[in-house]
Amino acid sequence: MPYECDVITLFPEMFNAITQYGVTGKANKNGIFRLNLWNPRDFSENSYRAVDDSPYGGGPGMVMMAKPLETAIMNARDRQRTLGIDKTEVVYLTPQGQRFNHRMAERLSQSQGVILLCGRYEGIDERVITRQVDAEISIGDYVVSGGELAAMVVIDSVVRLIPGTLGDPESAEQESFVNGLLDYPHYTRPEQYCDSRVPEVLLSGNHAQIRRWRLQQALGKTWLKRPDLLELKEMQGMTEEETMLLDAFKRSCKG
Ligand code: 9D3
Repeated sequence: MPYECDVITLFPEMFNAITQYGVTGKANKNGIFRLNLWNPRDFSENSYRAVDDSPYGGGPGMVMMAKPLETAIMNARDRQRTLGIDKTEVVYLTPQGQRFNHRMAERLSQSQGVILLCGRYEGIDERVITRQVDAEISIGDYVVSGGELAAMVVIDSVVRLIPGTLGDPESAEQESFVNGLLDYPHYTRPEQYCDSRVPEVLLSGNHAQIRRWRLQQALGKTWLKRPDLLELKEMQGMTEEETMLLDAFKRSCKG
């Protein structure tokens, strides 16, 4: 059974970006996830098909009206229920949400589906949030123009974690953030590019040594570029090998 993503959006065509290209495009074609798009405009009761109105209390911009959104959410819920999925989580993409991370992607990927609610304009009527929304997610502390790009980020990261999406089951595990570290450096042909050679160890065929070198590079790069991630890793407990490799990396930096 495919993972069921229902998305409430005023711009359904934007989602061609994930259904038509790359890893998510292939996963969609192979029936690993299904995308069901609901446009609140189709549920507007207004003869102008309006879905937004000016804010009570005044101020700039427009607010998405409750009724067309709730009707769209109800349709999505019904559809999921018909498929035998009973407690589908409704997630609202909003700058006020919890910052999205790999743990949240894993949790979502372990359910059978999700309903994602994308806002436009200044946001949605608060009563939709209190009545319908289970979780609020932000993709980071910067402004984008609406929830659609954020929803696509969430879907992409969730779909990658569904078994069968990535051809090689090892690639999902070995990915960065799974072990709480940044990735190690990658090289391909040629052995020499301009004046820069591929590190000798990668040409050695010694797989134990290659694994250790990559782990050391991952630890070292995380220490240099993302000390916040390394601190988490240290709190969760590093192996003796990891501690030793990182110490050696630090010493080689100090020269
Ligand atoms: C410029 C308007 N802002 C006034 C303080 C508020 C605002 C409203 C709506 C800012 C952005 C948006 C549209 N963004 C999203 O819907 C959104 C988002 C984001 O902008 N950043 C990070 N994550 C997300 S998730 C949804």
